Amino acid sequence: MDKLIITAAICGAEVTKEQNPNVPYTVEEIVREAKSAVDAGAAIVHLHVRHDDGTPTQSHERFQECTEAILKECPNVILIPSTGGAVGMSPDERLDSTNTNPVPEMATLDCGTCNFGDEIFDNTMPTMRAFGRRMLEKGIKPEYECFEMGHLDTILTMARKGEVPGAPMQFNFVLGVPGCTPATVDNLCWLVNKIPAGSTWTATGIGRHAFTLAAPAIAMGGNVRVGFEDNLYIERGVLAKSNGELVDKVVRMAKLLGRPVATSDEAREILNLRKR
Ligand code: KMH
Ligand code: ZN
Repeated sequence: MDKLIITAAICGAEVTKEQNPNVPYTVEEIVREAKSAVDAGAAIVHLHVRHDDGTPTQSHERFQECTEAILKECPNVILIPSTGGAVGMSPDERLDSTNTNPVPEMATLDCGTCNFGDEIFDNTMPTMRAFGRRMLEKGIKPEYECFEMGHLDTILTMARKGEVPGAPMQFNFVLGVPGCTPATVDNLCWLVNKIPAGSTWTATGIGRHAFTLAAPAIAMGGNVRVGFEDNLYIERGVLAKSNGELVDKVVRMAKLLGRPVATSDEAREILNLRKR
């Protein structure tokens, strides 16, 4: 079994300081949260950015500013900018996060339309083809975000047709978003059993499922994502003080289960990334 890759989704586009005052908005706060996660053991930071007032943005200028500031403090971390952005953003707006210099090593690619609480997260086939083309052109490795069971078949079919980058593929099974596939071990196994040999995968449990999905992922040889984007609590009723605190809990779980944690460079090897 490979070492465990921990991703910290430090910010997201939807969570607010009203829900947890430690949610980062400014560049300085984003750097603080990235550093806390990396210092605790995260190899990857999944990045959304905000304006100082907390409004989500996909502007490449803001991504550039945040990326440079994070890399100053955490020079080796793998950054996965979001191309999901926030519900309601246009595809062109969402893709702007890939226009940084240098080009990101990886970026998310969302694998289908789904409910997202009371809203709809729109990922039509033409949108996904455009995102696939962009990542093929720029040599960006996608992290395929599957929120629903059918998203996996959709993206595997697109990869077979050459519409999105193919093997070796990295999947992130994001389970427990209200209105989408629930975060059960059963559902996780169903998804993992369908991915092509040689693929890698991560499990993300939303809300109270953050750690109940992390445990089977660690045991099954998958990887784990935690962070404020997905969950604001370290335990029931107790707000997390930082992304680092959430990552540290996964590190402790991995230790108890006897699974060593990967550094960023070890994660690059496991994910078949070219170092830039
Ligand atoms: N903010 C969600 C609507 C991604 O980063 O690619 C979508 C999202 C997925 O966060
Ligand atoms: Zn995201």
